[in-house]
Amino acid sequence: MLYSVRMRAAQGGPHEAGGRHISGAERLVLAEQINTVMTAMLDRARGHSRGSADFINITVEAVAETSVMRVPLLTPTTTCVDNVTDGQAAATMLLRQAGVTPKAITSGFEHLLGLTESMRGAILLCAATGRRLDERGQRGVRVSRMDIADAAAFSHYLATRGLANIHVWEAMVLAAKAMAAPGVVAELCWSDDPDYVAGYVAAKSGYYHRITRLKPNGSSLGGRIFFVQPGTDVGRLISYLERQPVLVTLAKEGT
Ligand code: WAQ
Ligand code: MG
Repeated sequence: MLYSVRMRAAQGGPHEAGGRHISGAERLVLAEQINTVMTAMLDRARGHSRGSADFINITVEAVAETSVMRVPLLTPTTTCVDNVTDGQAAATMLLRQAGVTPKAITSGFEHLLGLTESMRGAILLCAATGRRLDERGQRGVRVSRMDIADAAAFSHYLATRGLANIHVWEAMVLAAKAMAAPGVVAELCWSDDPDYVAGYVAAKSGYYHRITRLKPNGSSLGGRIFFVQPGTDVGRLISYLERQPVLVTLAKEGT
């Protein structure tokens, strides 16, 4: 049996009562890891750079191993940029290459740059028209019930590439699950943590392209956009993102 351990923390009351999102986390672990993972989540929610949480919810839920799907890790690459303008230009080019139209890319940036407060989840946009497809408002769609299959091997993988930080760890797992989703063609993301200015474009073709700067220093506004192929069953997609248990596997050494 595996256990989905999920955390969400807010300030000014629970999210559903209008509290401001502070932090969230998603793991899928063995029974003996639950205590350690919960303690780490609690510490993280209480000492977050976005502010101090006064509402913290941690859910532990059993997941049958037979329901778990395995998906491959994406290949990381990094583009170093000096400023936000260059970062956005790099992201735009990558999204174009991934098959997102200029109109939908513009819509994606408008949605993220127009946020006055960070969301808990992601926005789903049509990759052709840029129209918003989910009806979740400020809550968005939260990708959940996923983890890396072999945490020790993944830590080593990241360390050997100079990528050993929790942001990359979590984002690469999330993006791998999302790119394996029915109808998702690409993702645009940057962090809502004020001290973390990097972001990425992920594409269905299998890459996770980091961009070193997608927002100004000190900004607490970040978010995620999933670009979705026209004709996709959005209800089914949301159900996959939120509920399908997924373990992300590393490609074999040398491949
Ligand atoms: N599902 C959907 N959306 C999410 C989730 C989730 N599980 N977690 C976060 N988001 C959305 C939400 O709107 C947040 O405000 C936003 O993404 C940013 O979340 O160096 O740390 O956890 O390789 O702050 C990119 C790493 C890090 C770049 C991104 O996002 C790199 C990051 P954060
Ligand atoms: Mg954050």
